[in-house]
Amino acid sequence: MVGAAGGLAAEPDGPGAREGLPSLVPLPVSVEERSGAEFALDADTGVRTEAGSAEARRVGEHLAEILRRSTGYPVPVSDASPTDTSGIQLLLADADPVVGEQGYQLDTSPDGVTIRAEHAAGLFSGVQTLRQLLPPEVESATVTDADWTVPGVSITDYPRFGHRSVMLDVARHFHPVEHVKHYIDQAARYKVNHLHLHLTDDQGWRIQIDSWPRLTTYGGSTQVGGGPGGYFTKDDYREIVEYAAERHITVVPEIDMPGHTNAALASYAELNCDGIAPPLRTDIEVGYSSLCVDLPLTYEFVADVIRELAELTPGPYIHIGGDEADATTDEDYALFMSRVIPIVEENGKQVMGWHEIANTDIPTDAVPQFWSTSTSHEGVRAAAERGAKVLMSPANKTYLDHKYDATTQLGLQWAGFVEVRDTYEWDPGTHVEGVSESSILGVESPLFTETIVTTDDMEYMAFPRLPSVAEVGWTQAEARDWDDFRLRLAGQAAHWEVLDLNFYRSPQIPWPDAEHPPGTCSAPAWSATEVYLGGDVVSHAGREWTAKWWTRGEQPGTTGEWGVWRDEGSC
Ligand code: TNX
Repeated sequence: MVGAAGGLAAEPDGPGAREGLPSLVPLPVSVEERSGAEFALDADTGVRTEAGSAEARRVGEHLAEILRRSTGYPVPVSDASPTDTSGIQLLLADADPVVGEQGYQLDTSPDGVTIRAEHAAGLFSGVQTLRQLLPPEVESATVTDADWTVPGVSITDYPRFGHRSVMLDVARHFHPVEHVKHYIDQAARYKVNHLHLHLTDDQGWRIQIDSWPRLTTYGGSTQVGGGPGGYFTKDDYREIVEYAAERHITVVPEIDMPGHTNAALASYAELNCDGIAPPLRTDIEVGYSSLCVDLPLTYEFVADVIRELAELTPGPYIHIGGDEADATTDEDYALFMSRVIPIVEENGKQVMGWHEIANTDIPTDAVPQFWSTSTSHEGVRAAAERGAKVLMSPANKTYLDHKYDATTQLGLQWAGFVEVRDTYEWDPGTHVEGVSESSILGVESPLFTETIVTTDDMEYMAFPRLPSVAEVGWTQAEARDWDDFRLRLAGQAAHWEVLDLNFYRSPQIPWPDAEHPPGTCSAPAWSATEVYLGGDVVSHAGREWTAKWWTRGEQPGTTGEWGVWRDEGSC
């Protein structure tokens, strides 16, 4: 069944991408090479989309924009016609039914490329595959010269799981609309179809709520480390939702509660059991805050927030957090969930929550998100047995905020180090005791941002682990093989270089990089706690280093800010 993995492997240990076809990630269900069926794009190539389908047209425009930018060709988009089938066709007819809701077929001929699907989501996925079949220069932001030939192939492809997600924490460090769009672009490339936004936490509230304005004006005014924070206005948020939708990505907004709520409690004294607002927090402790479960106002607050959020949310899910509620008793937690879950339902949405919600009596359409490092959880097992679907994001397999190894300067490590191979070699369908494949909704890779400030930081932690987890979510279990994957992943590097992505050159991957073969980049030499005097560059031991603090606190005997500095190494 799998032509791709078998037929195309290069030497497992040799450096560089595999020979033959471009390396596809995630690996399709079947790829057949067709000699003589290569298609060369030129100045006359157009995109033809299923006549009468606005959705297919949008996918066609998306592809044409990418092609125009890099090739400089005009790439007109028009309705498909039965009499002229040359060029790139995106059709919603005659796909093999095996492709289902999200899959596609892609066939080349000397006259063109035809992508067929049952729905526009499948066309969009087929377009992502086409991008990887073209030379890496297709990702160029400016017009480039390249041999724009698509190899001769016949591909049939569809996902193992329908829900493939990334999470971005915009609460610990605020990430503005531009960062989020950038992340959406990177995720879409790997057929991710959900973006979970962690919108609120102890350090900041990032989504405008008209009925409780201080949540953002005050509760959004800082972040980890004490920077200025920020928040999304409703228009900002709509812009994100729309941008994601154009890339067939559904946004799942999260309001984390009853814990992780210091920013809300700091903004409104009356939400606190004792009526006293705590100060804003900029450290990275967890487990100390809780909404006041006995207070009637708490549920008016939650109802207002969920109502306004539901209005902004075209997708089916609202994520209510529920993790690490260490400052809430178990009884209070269960009581809180029994009141909050119906509020979500009354607003026409389904509940998602971190797996702790499964310790309470959740409805079967609520989705617990498994984030533990263990492989068993009684509540999750029981929920699955009652028919609930589970979203899989085990921290030791999928957490993009975690250090790759001891030399990684960014990131946390409470779940251990998470190297690329760790993110690949696990099976969502057998990972949790008593939770079988049929109970798995899908897979998510979360990026918490206690230490993640810039898009460079995001890229470094997400690449190459995001594509790895994306393949875990897309590719059929029996087709996945680490030795094959590491070669295909190496083949992606050429695309990332054109995109100027700041990816981590994991020593586990045979990167085809002549300039920087593995091991030639200097490892970061040190990190140290230093008194911070301001500015971005600090002199240390007579040398200048790019430096960033990632946490801030009161250090006895100093009056200034302080933080952990790092040498970022060099190539
Ligand atoms: C645990 S994972 C958390 C977050 C932290 C993260 C850091 C989860 C549901 N809660 O509050 O940001 O670890 O890795």
